[in-house]
Amino acid sequence: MAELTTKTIMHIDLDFFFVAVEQVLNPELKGKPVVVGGNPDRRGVVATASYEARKFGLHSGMPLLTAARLCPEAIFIEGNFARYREYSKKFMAILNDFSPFIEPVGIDEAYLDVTGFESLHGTIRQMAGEIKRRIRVELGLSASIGIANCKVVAKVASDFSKPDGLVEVRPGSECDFLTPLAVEKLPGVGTSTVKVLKGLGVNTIGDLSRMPLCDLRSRLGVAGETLSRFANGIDEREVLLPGEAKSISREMTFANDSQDHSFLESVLWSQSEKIGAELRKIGKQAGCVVLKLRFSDFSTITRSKSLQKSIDTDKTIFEVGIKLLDRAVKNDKQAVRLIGIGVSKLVEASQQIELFANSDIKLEVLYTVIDKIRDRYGFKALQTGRTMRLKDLRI
Ligand code: TTP
Ligand code: MG
Repeated sequence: MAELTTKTIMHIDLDFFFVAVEQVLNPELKGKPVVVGGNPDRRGVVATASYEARKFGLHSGMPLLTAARLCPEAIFIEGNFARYREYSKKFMAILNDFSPFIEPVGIDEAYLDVTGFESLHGTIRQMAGEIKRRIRVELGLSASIGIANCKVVAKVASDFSKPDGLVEVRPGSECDFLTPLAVEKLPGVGTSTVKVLKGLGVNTIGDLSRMPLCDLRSRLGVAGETLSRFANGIDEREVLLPGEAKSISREMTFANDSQDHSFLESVLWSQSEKIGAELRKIGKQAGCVVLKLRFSDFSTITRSKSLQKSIDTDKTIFEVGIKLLDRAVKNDKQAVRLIGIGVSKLVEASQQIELFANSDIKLEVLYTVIDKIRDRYGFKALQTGRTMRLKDLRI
């Protein structure tokens, strides 16, 4: 218990990030309904909208055509991901000045472990105020910050305080803070989980915190246990430094051995998606892909490929994996019991940014969006044709 109450975690998230950067570069856009995502004469979706545009119901993921209909006076901008990346790097550098215990999450948010940092900056609240001030003065952006004794409550608090807010949840008052909030405000509660929870009569985080664990476990599996802890303001997850991961891998053993190539491909794709998301979350790229296979006679092989250019997209990880798989199963005709894919030789993603051709930058934008949507609505919110057939498997 003592351990739980001694941590102090901050969650910082930039407000309407892509639009905010455009407004810094062109101050005439300030205070206006602005949308980044492209022209509404094209198919496509809103990446983000200014708060003036959100008043008309515009939000991330909405088709541009719908956005233009709801808010005809909105200004539509194509966007420039390389610039957002620059601002993101500067944002993370400011945070790094306050604590080396930083876990970047995607492009515009991060957790900071600031346990015991009071004497350096006054109170933690004053420290948060100083972080906001530096982001405003040095970058021209506004940030929202949540402070709590664990990650999940800090994240809910920063979201609650948006825009340009600062909410501190004092130790001991986590449940008072969470109880009245809608259950979908809890990280990890995606669209499909909300449906299950509403079916159980759970509308608020308080309702969720009072649900018997066995009911949650039977309806949501282990995820139900995690959500129950979150709803009670309990989250033991550490702030993970990006440098801590040396390799990332996923593997799966099948109930029945398989020789179905397209099934193996689907599993490999799904695993590549998880690894890609994890790499981007920690801001790394991989220089090596490793495939592991166990056959029906329990013999196990690993095959690896070192890459000239490091990678972090699902597609590139999958493509290397599938080549390794094709080569391995050509030589061994047995059914497969286990398949796994991993990446190693991890380097900072920023080291390679200048090498990116334009098409790579587009892919990177796409994956940032995918990661954001999954972060908000759950991993299965987005499924590709390849993984639809796996929807009942836990990978
Ligand atoms: P968010 O932090 O989710 O959104 P935001 O910063 O625009 O607005 P706020 O935090 O104030 O609610 O995402 C950060 C950026 O990621 C966002 O500016 C654009 C991009 N993004 C997409 O491109 N598509 C999406 O669906 C989402 C959610 C975000
Ligand atoms: Mg944001």
